[in-house]
Amino acid sequence: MIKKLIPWALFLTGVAMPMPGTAQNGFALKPQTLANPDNEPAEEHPVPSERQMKWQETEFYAFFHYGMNTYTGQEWGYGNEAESTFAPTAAPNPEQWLEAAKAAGMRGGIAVVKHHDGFCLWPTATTTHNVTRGGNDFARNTNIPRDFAAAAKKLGMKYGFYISPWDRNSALYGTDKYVSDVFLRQCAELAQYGTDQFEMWFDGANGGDGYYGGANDRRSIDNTVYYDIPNLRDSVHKVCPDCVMWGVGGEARWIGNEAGWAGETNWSPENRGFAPEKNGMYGSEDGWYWLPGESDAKATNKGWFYHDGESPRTAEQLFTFYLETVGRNATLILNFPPDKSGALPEATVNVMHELGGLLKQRLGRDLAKKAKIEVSEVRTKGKRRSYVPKNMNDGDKDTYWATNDSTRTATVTLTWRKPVNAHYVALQEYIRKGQRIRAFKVETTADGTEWTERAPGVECTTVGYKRIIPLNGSTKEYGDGYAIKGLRITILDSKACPLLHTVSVY
Ligand code: FUL
Repeated sequence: MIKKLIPWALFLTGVAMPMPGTAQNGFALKPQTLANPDNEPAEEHPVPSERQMKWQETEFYAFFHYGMNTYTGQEWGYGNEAESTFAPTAAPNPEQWLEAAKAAGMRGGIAVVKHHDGFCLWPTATTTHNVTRGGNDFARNTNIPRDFAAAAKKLGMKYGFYISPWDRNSALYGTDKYVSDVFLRQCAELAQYGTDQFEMWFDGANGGDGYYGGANDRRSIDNTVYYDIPNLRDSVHKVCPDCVMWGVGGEARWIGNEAGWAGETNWSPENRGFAPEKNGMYGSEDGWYWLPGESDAKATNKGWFYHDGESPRTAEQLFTFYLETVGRNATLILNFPPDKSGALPEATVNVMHELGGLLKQRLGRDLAKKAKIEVSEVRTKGKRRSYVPKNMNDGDKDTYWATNDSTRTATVTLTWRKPVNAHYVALQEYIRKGQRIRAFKVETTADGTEWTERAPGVECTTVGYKRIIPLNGSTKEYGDGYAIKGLRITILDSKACPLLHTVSVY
């Protein structure tokens, strides 16, 4: 009898007096809290994918336009060039290209392996218009993607390929067969040279007149659907998981001016179908997608491809490009054209070495490492994670300083016992949780008491992955710097509580 009564009694109690958190059918509901033992700030959407993070950290990389045009002097080959016209005067040497890029302070490179003329710089099964029918043994033995990937691996650099979707040689261009049997296959073929490609670059040229196997007509396509990009993207990611699909691939956006600068205000969020000519440089604060900007620019004064009589820009000009792109939350892909010998000309290599020297000398020694950092507020620490200010100068990109959730303004103050000579301050948000900062200001003090606002004329708005602020306001004049005992960053506005993983002073 008793045995039977107990469950009934419990059941009746439940019916008569429902307990908070107890369902009437007897199943207990646990209180609904999202466990956050580390008190981590919530993400401010959108946020980057793991592959976009790795891509962004590449920061500065080279573009190498080399191919049929190198031998015809054209920028856009028509597609009817005889294969024998491709005749390097020596064995093309991608290792020399990448060595120079490394000396210039770059972390990787992208080689054009097929431009709009359709000539492929590797022995492809998709077309006979390729190096195996080139004009001499140097041509016939070359394989640019193979040698480029091997050189990159040897030098510890990242690599990727530019492969033009538009093909002015192919008779099939404009049909579905071109997409499935030529273009997609060419992208797939490239994976045999390495699956750790960091970016695949598709230009925006989408049809027009061309040779097209002798038809010599005009073909237009709708680039929003023609190349079957979603399918291509998924297929590439399956074999090359870290490969960001640029442009129409939807994982990084074109900054759009090809002149080596990004907007001072530059959001990584953006909307699909954006107008690059309007938004490329700036992004959209309320964008729905993480679509960070990449700035492509020429380091020489003529075209993307090599032209007789060209000369490189000066290292100082290229340093300005760097400050105005990498220093404004974009990546910089800087183009250096190999010449007819398949190597970079000496003048180009010299400038690349000079540029590397400038970067090392001006941005190579972080004075913040020795500073004491104090902040107006520290976020309540979690079980294993704390948000202390020293996270900003510990050299670890995975630790960050944060305020509590409701805070939108804060100060970060660096002080040195002995004065240091400073030219730049660089800030890096912990973007894994979204881009947040909208406005800030920078002040310095020479004596520890009187503060002066710096960076005249600079829009101190967004930060993002990285923002480099010239204290004298100039990206062109290095100047003498300022002897300072303190530097203060005041965050004036932020979409959510600010998170910084690194503050550097140079
Ligand atoms: C553009 C191309 O049309 C140019 O020739 C060059 O390759 C540039 C980087 O991309 O879309």
